[in-house]
Amino acid sequence: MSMFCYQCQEAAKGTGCTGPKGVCGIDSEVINLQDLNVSLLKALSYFTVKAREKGIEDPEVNHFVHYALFTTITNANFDRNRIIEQIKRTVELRERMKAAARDAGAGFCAIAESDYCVWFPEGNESILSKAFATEGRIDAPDDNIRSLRALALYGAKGMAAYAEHALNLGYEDAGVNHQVQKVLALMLDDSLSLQENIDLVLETGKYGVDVMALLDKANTTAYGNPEITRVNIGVRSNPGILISGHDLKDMEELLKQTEGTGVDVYTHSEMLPANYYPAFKKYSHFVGNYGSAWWKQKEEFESFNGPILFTTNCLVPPAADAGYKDRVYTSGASGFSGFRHIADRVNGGSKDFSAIIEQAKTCKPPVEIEKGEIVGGFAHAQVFALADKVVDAVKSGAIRKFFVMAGCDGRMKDRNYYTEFAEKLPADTVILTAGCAKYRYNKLPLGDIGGIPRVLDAGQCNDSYSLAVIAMKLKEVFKLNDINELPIAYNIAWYEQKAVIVLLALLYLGVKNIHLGPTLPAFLSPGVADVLVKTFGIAPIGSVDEDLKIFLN
Ligand code: FSO
Ligand code: SF4
Repeated sequence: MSMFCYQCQEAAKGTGCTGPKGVCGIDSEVINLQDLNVSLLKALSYFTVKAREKGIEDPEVNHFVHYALFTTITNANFDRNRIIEQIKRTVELRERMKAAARDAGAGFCAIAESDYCVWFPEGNESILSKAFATEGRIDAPDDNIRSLRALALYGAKGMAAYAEHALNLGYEDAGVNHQVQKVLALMLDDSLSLQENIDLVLETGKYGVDVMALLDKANTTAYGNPEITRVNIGVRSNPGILISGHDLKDMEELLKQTEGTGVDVYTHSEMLPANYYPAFKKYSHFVGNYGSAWWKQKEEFESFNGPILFTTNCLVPPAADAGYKDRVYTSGASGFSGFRHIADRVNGGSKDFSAIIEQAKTCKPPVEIEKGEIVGGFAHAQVFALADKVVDAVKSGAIRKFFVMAGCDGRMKDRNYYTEFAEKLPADTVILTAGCAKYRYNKLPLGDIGGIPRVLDAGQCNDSYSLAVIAMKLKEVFKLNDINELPIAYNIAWYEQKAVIVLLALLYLGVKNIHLGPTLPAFLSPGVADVLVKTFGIAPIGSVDEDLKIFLN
């Protein structure tokens, strides 16, 4: 059962997964269904852009495109039936926008007659056979344009994910909505030159900054600015619920609904930064963080003993004999056949987590796997509050250099590089981090510099925005012309498509010489990799010792 996917860092053999399952565990049927939906979303976007040119805006379509694209991100959704339902909805909305654009007098080109603009499903069997005719390869006139389309598409997927979280809190940005659809629609346009495709990728980075700023505003307006926090990593004796992923609205509702029930709440992986928000700290049954990054979930979910809620990726398919299988729930864009899915909010109401809470009451408390604390909460407002201290430490030479080590963690052994790199960094350097990459070094005894911890965690991967804001502020304080004159080096770990939009956002902000690892994306053609190297100084990681020499000189 063939497939082709190269959208994440784990792409098989560094080139792409060809099935019957991807390295992430997704099977060819589900990934091909997702790719079919992406193809149809391009068609929907083509007509939506045409309608927009005639002044028509359809909020339902704008929101659906984000949700559906988010569903196709690595490790988000493995539920074939949910994707099939989305495919049917994409076709309905495509027809709605086609009619709206036509009725408004929009002119269509030959693209409007292409396959995915006119294809109709006739039952689930026809959807499956169409899906297997799709097979994920991005259509393009040549390898470089395919590579640029992949960069733009994966960046758009990351943008859509962040836009969806902001939307859950009532925030959206028309520019971001339009750019996601523009990227999708232009993937159908073979008349775009190589340079126009490069420009589209770089322009997408601007909207990457905007969407992260939007989500930052949504999160901090709703829950306050993250503040320095010592997060407990031990356990208590009540049964607990473990919440993973990135969605803070789900976090809020779960905390409210568990209050007074005798059930505790713990975060896992990318939900750790929820501990830093003032609005969540007031809940006495919010205990802290359990375990580490997403890829350790198989062992950590077993010992947790209670139910687990995935609000987004990264979900790892459980082994057939996993003891925790009947304790896992998904919400939002995440899904897995066999796990129970919490229904979306209706008309501004809340999600209903009562089934999870009732199950938790019947479970044993978590087994303690570690003790102690992790320190975090260094998003932009908290760092600005410490600005004088930080600036003085740089001026006096107490801090020689900052290392932005944001991004993702993953299961590949090569990622030990990041632990070793953190351990070998000289004592007068500070790591700025965000995203699940932090788990490679956030429990190491790296100490502090005059009270400033040597690992400053801003939060989730989208909080990489905070790191960019901090860099901009330092540039201003030190009266520099260029962000690259700051004593900041970028050694970033990527895994999935959210990291792609973070990378494009950093490039848009003018950051140069980013080292990217543990491997460069499989979807970079030699020609596109060359442009990134020559224009932005992007480089792959090498050995820890060699890289330290490069960074410190
Ligand atoms: Fe990690 Fe997974 Fe946040 Fe990603 S948990 S890898 S880039 O989904 O989103 O950092
Ligand atoms: Fe392979 Fe990554 Fe695609 Fe999964 S998401 S099939 S691991 S390239």
